[in-house]
Amino acid sequence: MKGRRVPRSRLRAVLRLCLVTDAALCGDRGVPAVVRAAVAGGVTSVQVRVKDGSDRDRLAQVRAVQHALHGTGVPLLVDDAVDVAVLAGADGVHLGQSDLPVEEVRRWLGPDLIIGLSVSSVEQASASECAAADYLGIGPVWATATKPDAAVPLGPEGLARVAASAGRPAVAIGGITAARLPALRGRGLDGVCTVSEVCAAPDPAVVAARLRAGWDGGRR
Ligand code: TZP
Ligand code: MG
Repeated sequence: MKGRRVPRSRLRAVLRLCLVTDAALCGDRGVPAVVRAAVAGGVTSVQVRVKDGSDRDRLAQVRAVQHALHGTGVPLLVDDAVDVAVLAGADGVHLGQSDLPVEEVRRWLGPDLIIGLSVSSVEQASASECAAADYLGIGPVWATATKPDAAVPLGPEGLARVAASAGRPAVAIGGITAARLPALRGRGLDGVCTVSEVCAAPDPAVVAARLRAGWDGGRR
């Protein structure tokens, strides 16, 4: 691979508003159409997440989103499936605590691809394996129906404690809406991640624009 596809200097900007896809919530519109609208509204990175499906479904969805993102400069990450990310030529992967070990994935992928890691506690955010991750996804901040097996919600103050021990770029996830962005300000975050707020929105571009403006306008 030639150089890092997403330069480290761009990472924090890329993390400002992360869309995590959910095909069921996108419905008949399809994931690529929702992604295109969300990017038009201001989403800065897209993570393809396919929980109920085969690896072939996952690969097909990643490739369809990749096509939708072509020419936008918005990076594409794959949730969990490192092999699919490599095969599709994605910009990175997002791993959970029970996915492949981050350090081994880093050795496999080398420095070129972005690796994100989900954490739900100060202990997880302080673990030595985090050093191999480019960024941490912290959550859930609030209760969410999107991930039924999510850990106990941290709340904004718990989130700030986890972010303080991250020592690397961090984004928040779980129950995030435009109305809740003020509660996330000054908590040591580089950005926010959303699934249902954008994927289930009647107009994903409008909701993404509202989230982006709310975050960019108030994060300092
Ligand atoms: N990880 C922690 S909470 C969550 C994930 C994937 C789901 C967040 O979904 P939503 O709809 O933005 O609350
Ligand atoms: Mg995962």
